[in-house]
Amino acid sequence: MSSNHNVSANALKYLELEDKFGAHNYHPIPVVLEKGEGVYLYDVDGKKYFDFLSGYSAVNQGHCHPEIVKTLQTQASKLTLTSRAFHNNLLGEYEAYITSYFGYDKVLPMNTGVEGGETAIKLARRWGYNVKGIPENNAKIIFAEGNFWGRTLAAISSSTDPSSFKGFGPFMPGFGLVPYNNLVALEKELKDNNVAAFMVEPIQGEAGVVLPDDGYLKGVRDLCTKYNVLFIADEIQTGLARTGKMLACDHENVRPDILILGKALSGGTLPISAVLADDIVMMQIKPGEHGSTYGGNPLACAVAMKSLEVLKSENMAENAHAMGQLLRTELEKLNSPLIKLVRGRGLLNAIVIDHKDPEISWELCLHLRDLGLLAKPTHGDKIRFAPPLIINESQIKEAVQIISEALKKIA
Ligand code: PXG
Repeated sequence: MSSNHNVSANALKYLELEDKFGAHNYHPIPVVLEKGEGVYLYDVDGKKYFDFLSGYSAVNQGHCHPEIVKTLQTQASKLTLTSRAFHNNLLGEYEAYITSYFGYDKVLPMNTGVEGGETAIKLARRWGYNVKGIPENNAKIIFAEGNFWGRTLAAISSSTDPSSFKGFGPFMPGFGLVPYNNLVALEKELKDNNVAAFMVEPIQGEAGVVLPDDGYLKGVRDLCTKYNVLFIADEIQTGLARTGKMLACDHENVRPDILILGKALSGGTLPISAVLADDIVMMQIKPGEHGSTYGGNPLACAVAMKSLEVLKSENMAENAHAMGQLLRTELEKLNSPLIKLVRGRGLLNAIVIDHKDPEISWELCLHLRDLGLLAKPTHGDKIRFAPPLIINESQIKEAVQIISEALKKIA
């Protein structure tokens, strides 16, 4: 535990417990949190931090949003789970709410984001066989290089990141890859009649907040329409007001055939995901062919409706747009030789570190932690800055001041 400098003896106890009894499948920033409120997190010693990760964009509405928590508590004391063996009084209401919110015929409720991805692919394959007429067991799904959509065997089968897939084969057949942000390469793949769908993040999150060129999503939409291929948008990280619009696809006014949502659908309180599509896709799945124990449970239904409602009632997309612009402008003004690039949309941002030592990003995040801001590197040289969407102007400026001080410590 060499990286645990500046960790209190109190905090160290928690780290040691995890180290001894938990699988070592993560490498967290050494900080032990016990409370969250709005844009802030508090550690076990009472120290306060800006949260610049937001649970990988699950906590868009801010930590422990009072209305979401109240809804959670009220519903938790009434009814939490029936399974889908029976109906519950909230599922239909939630389904009507979310389909009208996003403009689709139907929704299929799941729990985690990766289950949403799996569901979308199953729907696409089934549509491919039943509607497009692809011969059984021949359907292909195309993904973009650099994608990240979770850790299941299907998800890692589409991954180009060895730390995701290496040593976990054999992999799912029927998957293909094209370079991200390359419509020429995509068109070549889509000409194959066995292609059922192209699944893509409108902005690649885990890859380090990689934005495609303007017009890419529109191009994807047009090509998918031209070749009768479903456009699946993974908006699990980009969606729900994060990028300054309700969906990242809204920036180009494109409507995917299948929309996958997760993370902020619960404001960080429960694993809730959803797959939205029109009847021609959704009605290909029949009773017993897909589902999950917790998907569509009444607690999740109540929480998801409230989480969506507050995004709109508190104008979080507008605030994300304005605060994102301010954040990028202020970061650029720092003129730090350590920052190669500031990029992002709304409050989904990253800086790319300019340094030959790949450990520098990690070190910078430790300085940020010491100064009261939590962020984590992704893919070595990138650090994501994605605070909750309720952050205000003075908080952005204070946070940038912290970032500036941390950068000076490295220089
Ligand atoms: N799609 C995108 C774009 C994501 O960023 C998922 C799907 C999967 O969601 P679930 O809920 O199954 O994790 C993500 C997840 C991690 C981790 O610790 C996950 C994400 C980002 C960073 C770390 O596995 N995003």
